[in-house]
Amino acid sequence: MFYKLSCSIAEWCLFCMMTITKAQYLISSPSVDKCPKPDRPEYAFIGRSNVGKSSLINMLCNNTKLAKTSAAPGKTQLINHYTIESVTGKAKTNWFLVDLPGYGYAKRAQKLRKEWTKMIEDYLRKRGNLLNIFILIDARHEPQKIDLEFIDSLGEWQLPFTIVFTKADKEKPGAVERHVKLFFEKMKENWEFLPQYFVTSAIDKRGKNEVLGFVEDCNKTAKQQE
Ligand SMILES: Nc1nc2c(ncn2[C@@H]2O[C@H](COP(=O)(O)OP(=O)(O)OP(=O)(O)O)[C@@H](O)[C@H]2O)c(=O)[nH]1
Ligand SMILES: [Mg+2]
Repeated sequence: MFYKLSCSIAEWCLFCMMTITKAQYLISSPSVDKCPKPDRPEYAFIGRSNVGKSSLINMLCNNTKLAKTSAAPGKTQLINHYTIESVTGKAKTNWFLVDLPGYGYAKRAQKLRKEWTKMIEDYLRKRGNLLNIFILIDARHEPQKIDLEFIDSLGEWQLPFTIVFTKADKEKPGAVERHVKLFFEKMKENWEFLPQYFVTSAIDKRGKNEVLGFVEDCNKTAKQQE
């Protein structure tokens, strides 16, 4: 009897968890007005060039070939939309996931960098269905000015965001913890409240359920507000 009960609890947990059942590339857009119709919740992934945006998206979607990854920075140049279908229990939800080009790519010409800044600012500020921006930070490094400045811009524009520390498999747990702590200490200099954060790895898949759980909560809230 007890065995049967514990088994059904495990089954119940699996039943409650969100799983991605379909993930497909849709379109790459050069500007916000060329993006697909904003008819469902949207989540964007942004961060320094090479921080692991495309790898994280592939890890979340269980598909290593979905978003193009590369050891050479600057691979992602446009606003890339993916259509996602997820299921929680019997409820299906459709949403967009967006892979954005990275910032801080030193080799990019200044003119291109300006164009990037305008494209990203326009997209982030005008995309009405954008529910959350995931800002990716490399867990191997101490706080970087460029990331902190980008986060300050999001504050100025009053946009919702969460922080995702990436590549955690490349460091000892103590070092990851230290870098997370240092990052938030730096953020505290300008911010009264600190954002929610996740520690992830595209290799060992840590953080996957937490990030997807967060998306699921946002999707539910959006549905209730419809
Ligand atoms: N060990 C490890 N390597 C990772 C992880 N995530 C990404 N990488 C590697 O880091 C490099 C860059 O990954 P991408 O996912 O292409 O990074 P990106 O942020 O999309 O890069 P751009 O599109 O060029 O801005 C690749 O060589 C990946 O294999 C991770 O969690 N762990
Ligand atoms: Mg990329």
